[in-house]
Amino acid sequence: MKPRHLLLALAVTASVFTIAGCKKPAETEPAPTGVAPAPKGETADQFVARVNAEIKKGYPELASAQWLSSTYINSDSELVSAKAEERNLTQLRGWIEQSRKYEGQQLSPDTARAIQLLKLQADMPPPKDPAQLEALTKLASKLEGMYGKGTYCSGTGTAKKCRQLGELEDVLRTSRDYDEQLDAWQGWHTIAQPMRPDYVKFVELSNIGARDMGFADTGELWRSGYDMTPAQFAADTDRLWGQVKPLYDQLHCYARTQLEAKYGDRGEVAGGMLPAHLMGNMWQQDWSNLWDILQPYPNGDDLNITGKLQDLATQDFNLALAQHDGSPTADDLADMRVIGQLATAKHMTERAEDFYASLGMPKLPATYWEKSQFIKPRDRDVVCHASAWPMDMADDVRTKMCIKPNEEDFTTIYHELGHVYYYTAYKHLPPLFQNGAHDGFHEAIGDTIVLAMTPQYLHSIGLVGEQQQSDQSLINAQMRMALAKVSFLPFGLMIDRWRWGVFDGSIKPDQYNKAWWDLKAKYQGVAPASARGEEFFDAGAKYHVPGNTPYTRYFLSHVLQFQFYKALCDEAGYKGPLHGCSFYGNKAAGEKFSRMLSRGASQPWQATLKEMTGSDKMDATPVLEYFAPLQDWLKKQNEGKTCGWNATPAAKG
Ligand code: X8Z
Ligand code: ZN
Repeated sequence: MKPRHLLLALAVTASVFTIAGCKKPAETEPAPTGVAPAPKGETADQFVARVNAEIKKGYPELASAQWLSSTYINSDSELVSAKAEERNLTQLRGWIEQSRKYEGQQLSPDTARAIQLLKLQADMPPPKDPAQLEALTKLASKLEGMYGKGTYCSGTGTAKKCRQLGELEDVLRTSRDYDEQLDAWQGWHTIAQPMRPDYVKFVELSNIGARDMGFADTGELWRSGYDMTPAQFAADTDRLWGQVKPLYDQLHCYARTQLEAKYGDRGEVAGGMLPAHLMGNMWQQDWSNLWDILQPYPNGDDLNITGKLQDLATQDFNLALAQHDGSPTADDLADMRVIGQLATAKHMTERAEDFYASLGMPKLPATYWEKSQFIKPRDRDVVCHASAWPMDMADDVRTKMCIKPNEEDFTTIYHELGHVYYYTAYKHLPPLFQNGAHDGFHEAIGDTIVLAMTPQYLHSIGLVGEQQQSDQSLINAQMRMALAKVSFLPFGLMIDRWRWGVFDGSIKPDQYNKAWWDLKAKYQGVAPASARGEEFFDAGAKYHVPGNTPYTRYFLSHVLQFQFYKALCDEAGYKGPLHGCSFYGNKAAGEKFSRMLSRGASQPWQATLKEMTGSDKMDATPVLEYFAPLQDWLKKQNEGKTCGWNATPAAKG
């Protein structure tokens, strides 16, 4: 999803909205800067209605500015988007001030909720001081642009090559050469080094904004968006982590054994941790690319989706080629490659759309296909990190990706369409309720569908071969899912453990990198191959840090999606073991899902979860139920091994 500051910290120009009969100065209250004055005697209900109308009217301009700066990175688009965000946040500040007069009044539940949500709109809280606000929005645009432009150049002279994230990720995905992977991993992390001073300043300014709004710091603001106290929320995430940690520990132990078999001594680092550059992923958050090393039964069923997608890409390229008369020049060939890539990306997206449509959800609008960014443009820098955009709080919905024909991107499309279908389902609600029940819900929708992409489903769409029903196939299928879902869990938690510390000052700027790797060690059991001192800023090499997107949402999503999946399987009348269920094509499941989506943020998430699952608590029991066969298998594999790791070997040594 596009960060909530796009979705709901909405850009509205103050001048555009006036209420009939309220234009004379005498009939309005003194207005805070940058906001339309409130009509005298405006009731709370009228206030909320006015804000909702202003949001709806002003939002498209902010969305367009941000879309441009993400799909066309240069100093102009950066400036325009920073200015749009500045106006938006000024407006938001004004509304929050105007809302104070309703504090302590008896309000209708909807109005009280709308006012409560208004105060939680901005992931980047605006400082009162206009100069500080301007500096903050500029830094935010700059940091995101730095990430999007990030390029690592190596070699000299004719051997010089410059690569961006996508190419460096390809190295980790496919190379098994230790040094080549190390170079790609270290190379990408150089792009974050120059961000450090800007990020320090960004944190200071954002915290000023948070304090101006009555929060202790930005982290507390982020933890306040869950219909419980910030402290209760933090404790809830600990509780959920406690439920799933034993499963992660087993997977970690197995992965370490296999890495050692592959790389010898270099397959682990001090204290029994996994080397960061060998996990097939820049941040070690998803180990799916290590299938060649971690596949339990190499002779089991073929689950190689990437191979099939690459076949599709070859076909699409050949089709493009066939449409060309005569012998193509190098330029023609480059054009045809793009035509082929675009066709493949759209074919992959149609597959995902088909799943949603099979549940009875609508087809994507024509404008989606016209206006989305499917592949990386050749001629300019863009933010490739996938996102989904509600451009006008109505029908202009888009995704922005740099799709390649591989399994990871294929499932990310399903993820992004989850956001798009959420936007579509709640577009009838007042703008302040146009959001997920909480942000973890938003992240979990598409992933719930991904859980229903069983080998049988994949076979039915021609992406894997015929499947046997053997124990070995089951373990292979479970491992495939675990490498994506279980490996993610500690990562989903550690990023904001780091940012909460950065925002509350317990992690000081001169300890940013040490604290980052301490947390990676503690939660993930991952370590860099060589020391990463404070000359690095490794957190900045992960999109959501320079992009200022809260991350605990993804951890929550990785718990919730199993709860949703189970509920939809029940609704579909499925009776077998949880991991075998696909509700593809089931309209009853689709209706239940759509009902949840259409609630948006109109009620506390606990009520929405209860309607969906029967429980008002987030709970990882379905995660454990789903992976029960794999957990048993892992325990057997790990028998006799010393599992676990020492997260502080240096301190203890
Ligand atoms: O950022 C995303 C999505 C966009 S909301 C592509 N995800 C996290 C990440 O890539 O780090 C999805 C899973 C986790
Ligand atoms: Zn998302």
